[in-house]
Amino acid sequence: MKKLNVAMIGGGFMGKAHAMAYAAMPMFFWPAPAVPVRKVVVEVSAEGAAQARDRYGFEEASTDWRAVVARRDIDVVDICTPNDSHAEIAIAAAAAGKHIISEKPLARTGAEAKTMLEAVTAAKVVHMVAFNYRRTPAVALARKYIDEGRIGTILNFRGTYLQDWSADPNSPLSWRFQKAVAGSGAVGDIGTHVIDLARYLVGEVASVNALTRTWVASRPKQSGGVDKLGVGGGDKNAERGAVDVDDEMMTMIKFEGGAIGSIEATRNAFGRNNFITLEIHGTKGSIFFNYERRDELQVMFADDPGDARGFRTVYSGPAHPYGPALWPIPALGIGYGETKIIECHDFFQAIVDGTQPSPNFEDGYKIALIADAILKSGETGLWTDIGR
Ligand code: NAI
Ligand code: SOE
Repeated sequence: MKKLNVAMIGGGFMGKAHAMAYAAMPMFFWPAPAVPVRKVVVEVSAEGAAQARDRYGFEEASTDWRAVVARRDIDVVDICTPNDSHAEIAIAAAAAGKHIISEKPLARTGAEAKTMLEAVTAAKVVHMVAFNYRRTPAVALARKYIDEGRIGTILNFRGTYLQDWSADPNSPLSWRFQKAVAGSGAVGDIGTHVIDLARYLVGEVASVNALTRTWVASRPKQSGGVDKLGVGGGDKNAERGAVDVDDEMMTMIKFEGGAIGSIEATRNAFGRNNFITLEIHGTKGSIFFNYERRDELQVMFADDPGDARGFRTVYSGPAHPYGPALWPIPALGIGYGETKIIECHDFFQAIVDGTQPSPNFEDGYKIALIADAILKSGETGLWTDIGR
């Protein structure tokens, strides 16, 4: 069976998730399209790199991503670093002819994402951006129902992504609160996941009209680069630094196909953890999904008999998208990890087939343009068309 050598840059939260997917993918999808070989992991310090190597099962550790992406024996470059280095690493990896998966958001701005798309297009390599929530089986089932016309023409999409890990004003000033590193706040970090889902389920976005707010203007400075996502709290006596990104976003949307909708994203919603919800109304029915109950898809078909009208709960399982590769009984429990395993499979399948997976850098670029328009509309208060 074909093997592909992976170089993974960044060994934090996503490094852990991707390393787990490389190990597990052939256990779920067998025969695997190709077996991922965890060849080398790159971190900023030698100690961090060695720890990532031992913990995540890589053969080698390095602190020099430039040297690693240039190596002849590397087939795949996996970018799991904060947002400010995605473009530089991806462009170098493309020039070296490597297939690339980059974590989301693809880049800090649409202009930056465009340079990445141009690089991978010129190099003719396979590219993917890691918006993994669309690979939740219940979300893929929603897409199947939509494609089959079972809820008719889509009229309305309502999407939320609510978290509370930064609601504490003393939660540290990690890279996610610094525009120079993150590009934006809730818009780029979590709003883009819902934009990806909106495009996946409904179609292209034409224009937006948004509100953005920064609720916590300064946070305690933190030492070290890894974002602990509020775990352990912050030191309220530490020197504080300015937050220059948005904490919250609400936007109305007009889709090119005629549907309307809304997206909300905040990391300051006490009590909400990974509250991604999708509600879609069509001319023949409705769909509701809540990631905190991610085995379940709520569906309502308008032509059900009058005495049975209402939402029903479908538990994703073997009969549904990705089901045969996963667990043999519905409701055993789909986790975040499964979405990354499926993502890894679909990326490796595309490499073997010589096709482009979805979402790829073109999708990542279009999503970045929508994020740009949301941020611009948040400043002007005006309906804003999506740039091209
Ligand atoms: P993190 O802060 O947990 O880890 C980032 C790691 O990258 C750190 O260990 C840091 O030392 C390392 N790093 C930074 N610069 C480096 C360089 N030049 N060379 C080698 N290593 C370097 O961050 P996290 O949460 O893993 O986020 C990374 C990326 O993944 C971000 O773009 C983020 O938006 C995305 N992400 C995506 C998620 C998803 O659900 N798809 C979930 C969480 C993050
Ligand atoms: C923090 O908001 C975060 O880790 C995001 O960066 C991820 O993209 C999301 O999947 C989980 O939450």
